Amino acid sequence: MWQAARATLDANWEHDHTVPSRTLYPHQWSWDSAFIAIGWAHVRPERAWSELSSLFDAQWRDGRVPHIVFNPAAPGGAYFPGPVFWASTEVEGTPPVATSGLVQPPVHALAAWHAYERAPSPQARDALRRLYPRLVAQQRYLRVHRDVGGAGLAAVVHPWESGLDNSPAWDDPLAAVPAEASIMRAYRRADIVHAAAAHRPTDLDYARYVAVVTAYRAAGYRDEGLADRHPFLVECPLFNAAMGVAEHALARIAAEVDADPGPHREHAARITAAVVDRLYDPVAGTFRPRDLRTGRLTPARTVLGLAPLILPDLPPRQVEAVLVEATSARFGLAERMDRPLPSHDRTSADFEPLRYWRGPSWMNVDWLVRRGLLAHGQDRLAAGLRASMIGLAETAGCHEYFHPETGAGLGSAGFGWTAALLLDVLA
Ligand code: 9YW
Repeated sequence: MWQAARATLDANWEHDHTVPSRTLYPHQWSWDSAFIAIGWAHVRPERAWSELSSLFDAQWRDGRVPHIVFNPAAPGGAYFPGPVFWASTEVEGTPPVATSGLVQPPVHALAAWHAYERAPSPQARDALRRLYPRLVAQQRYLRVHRDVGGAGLAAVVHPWESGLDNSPAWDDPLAAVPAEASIMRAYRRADIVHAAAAHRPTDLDYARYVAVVTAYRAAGYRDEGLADRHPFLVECPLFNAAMGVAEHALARIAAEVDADPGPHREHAARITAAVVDRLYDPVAGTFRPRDLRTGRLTPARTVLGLAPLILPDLPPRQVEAVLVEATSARFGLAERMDRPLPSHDRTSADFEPLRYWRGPSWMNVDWLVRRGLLAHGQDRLAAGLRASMIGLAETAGCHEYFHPETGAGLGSAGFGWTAALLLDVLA
């Protein structure tokens, strides 16, 4: 399995970064690169640092790290929406390379810290030192420009920013975005050439994705005044938990590169308090996204609700609630798991075992939840989840996602973060 995972990373390596998938995603993706760097640290540490530094070379002047960095050498039309659609180079303060204008969950400081911990060396420390101010700028962008709700959390302005594109968590806020499936006649989706349409978001989802980007792009991807004009604004539990964990990681990195860890500890404490205050639903006993357009928590109970467990300073009451939710029939976490961890409540009527983030199991989510379990001393449950992750790859290989009942491989067959995180749990 180690060799197969390593071979997948090697096959996806592209001069200074790793593509998530040779077929579906021929460019560089932001949170993919973070997870992938953790895997590289085990086998070729210099590639871990190349992965992260090539991504941060595309950081915008305002600090945002774009969710896609386009490879000009990739065939045109290989991915929709491509560079022409985003038109990032027409915006002031952007790098010469074409990028998207959105972000993804900020798991990069955590990844940089893990890459360093797994393969410490003088070269790694130099790389960490160079990365540190860029990671700080990424956090400042989210904390300052994206605090649309004014409570210390970052808002995502598009479902793509959550990383869980078509999660049922976004159905409610997305339903308010005016769009018709016919918009998609003007575009050609590249994803359904390489993957079954029934395993991907629908045309209506895509029409809304396009409409939300169009609104953001029309305003030059600026964040001032979002509350008054933007059609999709949500505080996501995973995104904000990642932002909190990033501050914990930055505190450790700061100590290693002779910077001051103090401010990072303060930010981390504030973010955890805001996640609990804004996104915890005491009635349901889980975390839910808050829709800033309505002020309400969104109704779906998805795996996003488990994500705050990665915060090491999550209060005991919420830790307990997340454990109850995770081990319930909805998600089935156990010391010996009979089925993989799903991305959506498997008892819910809109659970779809084949469709992307609406049911299938994903290795990066497993990895984050496992990390949260370890952070809160739940070693036996963490071991159960680890065994489930290894079992998935053992039977299906390094697939993009997995059937949440049978464990069959779905989506791309040679997927970067699956391979990378498998290396990490095997090591
Ligand atoms: C798309 C690359 C990306 C991931 C996202 C995932 C998907 C792009 O692929 O989005 O076209 O659907 O949802 O989390 O970063 O692997």
